[in-house]
Amino acid sequence: FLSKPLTVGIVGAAFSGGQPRGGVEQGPARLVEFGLIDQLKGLGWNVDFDEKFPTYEDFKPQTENKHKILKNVGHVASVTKSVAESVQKVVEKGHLALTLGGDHSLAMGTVGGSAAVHKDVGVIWVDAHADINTPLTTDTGNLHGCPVSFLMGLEGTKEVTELDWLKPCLAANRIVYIGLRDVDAPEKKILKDNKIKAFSMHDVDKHGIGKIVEMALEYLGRDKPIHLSFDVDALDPSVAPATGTPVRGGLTFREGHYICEALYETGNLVAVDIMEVNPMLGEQSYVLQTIQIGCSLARTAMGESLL
Ligand code: Z70
Ligand code: MN
Ligand code: MN
Ligand code: MN
Repeated sequence: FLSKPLTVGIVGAAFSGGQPRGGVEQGPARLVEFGLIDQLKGLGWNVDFDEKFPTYEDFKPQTENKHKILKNVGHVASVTKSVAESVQKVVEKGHLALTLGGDHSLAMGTVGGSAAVHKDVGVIWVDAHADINTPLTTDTGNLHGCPVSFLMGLEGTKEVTELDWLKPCLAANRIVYIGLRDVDAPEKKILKDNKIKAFSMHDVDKHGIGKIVEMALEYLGRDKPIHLSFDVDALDPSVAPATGTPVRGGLTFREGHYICEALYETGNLVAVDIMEVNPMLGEQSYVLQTIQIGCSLARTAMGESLL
């Protein structure tokens, strides 16, 4: 699905409005500062990158948030719309879209953008959380806990007029989760009712990560375009501590990287998101460790470990 020579388009998504903790909007700048662009060039990729990526502060709506439950819905809507346009432009060119987040509400934009080009895109969502709450089920009102329900157009999403730009673009059978371990009760019901393929940490322990990725690819189809949406909180907090919602019992360093390597090997990746790196959380050494991991996940998804 990618045209040669291989080119990656970087979408810097400096945005934190989908959740309450400041700092995650600094993720993209810190990943770039750490040398990600040169690292990708070192792997032989052409890199399309505009250093002045938007901070999205200007995207704030003039009017106050009126939604009863969802927080910052106007701001999330305008930012995700813009991200979708950016990702779509990259994917249309036959380039890999690498989005650096930013909180995971941004995936409404990233998956919205890749699905606009590839109707049959399969999403591999690596996360401790299912991020599939609807406006009717969310406890927190934080939109980073809801992007998947909006992508699918689940009950209660169509009434959120601010997010009208996003038409349902993801069928329930076009996503596979890996790494789940902190899923709200109503989310579990949604997963079950919609027969959504979800591999929890229990499944990773049971089968091993190699088998899990194999089953995921078999399910989505070996010849289909793939969008990897990687929330770094899928990794164990000992591996990636600087993130807003760390949950014990996550993926090891190798399991996380294995997923990226195996998806690169398919040759079918069209988009990769590295989300929820928050450089404001925790001691400097923990922050640096997490930024390094963000970079190495991106590199392995782009072929670094291939011999
Ligand atoms: C919870 C909610 C979430 C990430 C936390 C948490 C969702 N289910 N997602 N951290 N990345 O608020 O809906
Ligand atoms: Mn080109
Ligand atoms: Mn997430
Ligand atoms: Mn998460």
